[in-house]
Amino acid sequence: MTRMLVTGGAGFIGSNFVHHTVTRRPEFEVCVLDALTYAGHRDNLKAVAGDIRFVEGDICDAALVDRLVAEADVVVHLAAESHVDNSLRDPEPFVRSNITGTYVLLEAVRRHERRLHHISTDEVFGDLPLDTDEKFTEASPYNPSSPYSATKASSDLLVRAWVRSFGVAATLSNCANNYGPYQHAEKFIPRQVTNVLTGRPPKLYGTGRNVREWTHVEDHNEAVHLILEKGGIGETYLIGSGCEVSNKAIVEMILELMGKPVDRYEKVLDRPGHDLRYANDSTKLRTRLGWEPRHRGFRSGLAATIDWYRENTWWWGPRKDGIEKAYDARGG
Ligand code: NAD
Ligand code: TDX
Repeated sequence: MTRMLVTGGAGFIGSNFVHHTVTRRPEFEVCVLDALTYAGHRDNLKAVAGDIRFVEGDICDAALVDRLVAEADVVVHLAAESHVDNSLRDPEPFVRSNITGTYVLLEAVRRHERRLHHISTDEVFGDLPLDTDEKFTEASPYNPSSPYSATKASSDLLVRAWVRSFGVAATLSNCANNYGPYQHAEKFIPRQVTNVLTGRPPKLYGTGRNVREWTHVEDHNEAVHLILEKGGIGETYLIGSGCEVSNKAIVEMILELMGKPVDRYEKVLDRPGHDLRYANDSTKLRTRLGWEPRHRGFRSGLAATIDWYRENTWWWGPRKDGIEKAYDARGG
C-alpha cells in the first residue's frame, strides 16, 4: 500500500479526488488533512468515511503537518483558499493558507524526503485576449491578476524553488476551471444552477463575454493520478479539456436545460480586474502521459451537474441564503 496524504480533501476537487482514489486506486491508503473552512465539509466524504482517515487541522500547523507527512509516502496538495471574489474582499486568508501553508508543507516534505504533487491553476498566467487561438503553455510567464491568483503563483514558485534548491521530489499541475458535483455554490456554475432552483435569476458579471475552459473534475483527478504515476520530477503539466465557453453562453445553456427562458438572467456589477479568457495547451500531458478527457460533451456534463444539484439540495440548501447575502453586499 502507498500511504497518501491529501490536503484540502474535504473541498470540491479534493473530495472528488478522494472518491476517485478510494474507488479506482485501491493501492492507496488515504489520509485527508483539512481545516474545514467555510469551503470544506465532512459531508463531502460521507460515502468514503469508512475507507479513509480524516484529520481536521491546518496546513499552517507545522507540528501537525510534520507528523502527517512523516506518516505518508506521497502528498497531494489541494488545500487553499480558492475563490477570486473572496480574495478581493479579504486577501489575508489567501496569503496565509496558500503561501504560508504551502511553505510549511514543503519544509515537511523536504525533511522527510516525500513525493509531492502541487495542484494549481491556470490563473497564475493572467489572462488571454478574447477571440484568439492563443493558449497558455508550461513556458508561459507568470502574470497573476487577483490576490487569489497571486498567492497561487507564489505557491507554485515556492514549489519550483524547493525542487531546484533542495531537490524536493515534486510535480505541479495547473488546471483550467473545473465543474462537477460538490462544487461550492459560491462558484459560477453551481451559483447559477442553485439560483434557478431557488427562484432567483442567474447573475452574470459585466458583459458575460469572458471565456473559461471547462474541465470535468473527474478528468482533472485522472490527470493528477497519471502525473503521480508517470510525471517527471520538477515538471509542470497544464490540464485543460479544450472546451472554451463564454459565461453568457453557459448561463443561457443552464436556463435552457432547466426549462426557463434563456434571457431570464441579470447582469450585475463586473468583477474588478476580471480576467478575459483562460485556455490551456495540454499537449505535454496528452502526448507524454497519455491523458485524454473522458467528459467531452460540455452540455451533457453540465446537464448531469444540474441533476446532481437538483437531487442534493440537502448539501447546498442550508448555505445558499448566506452565500447570496454576501454577493448582495458586493453588488450582486
Ligand atoms: P475548495 O475551496 O472547494 O476546497 C479547498 C479545501 O481546502 C477546503 O476543504 C478547505 O477547508 C481546505 N483548506 C483551506 N485552507 C486550509 C488550511 N489552511 N488548512 C487545511 N485545509 C484548508 O477549492 P477547490 O475548488 O476544490 O480547489 C482545490 C485546489 O485546486 C486549490 O488549490 C485550487 O487553487 C485548485 N484549482 C481549482 C480549480 C477550480 O476550478 N475549482 C481549478 C484549478 C485549480
Ligand atoms: O455569479 C457569478 N457570475 C459570473 O459571471 C460568478 C460567481 C462568476 N461569474 C464569472 C466570473 C468568471 O469569469 O464566471 C466566471 C467563473 O467564475 P468563478 O467560478 O468564480 O471562477 P474563476 O474566477 O474563473 O476561478 C475558478 O477557476 C480557476 C476557480 O474558482 C479557481 O479556484 C480556479 O483556480
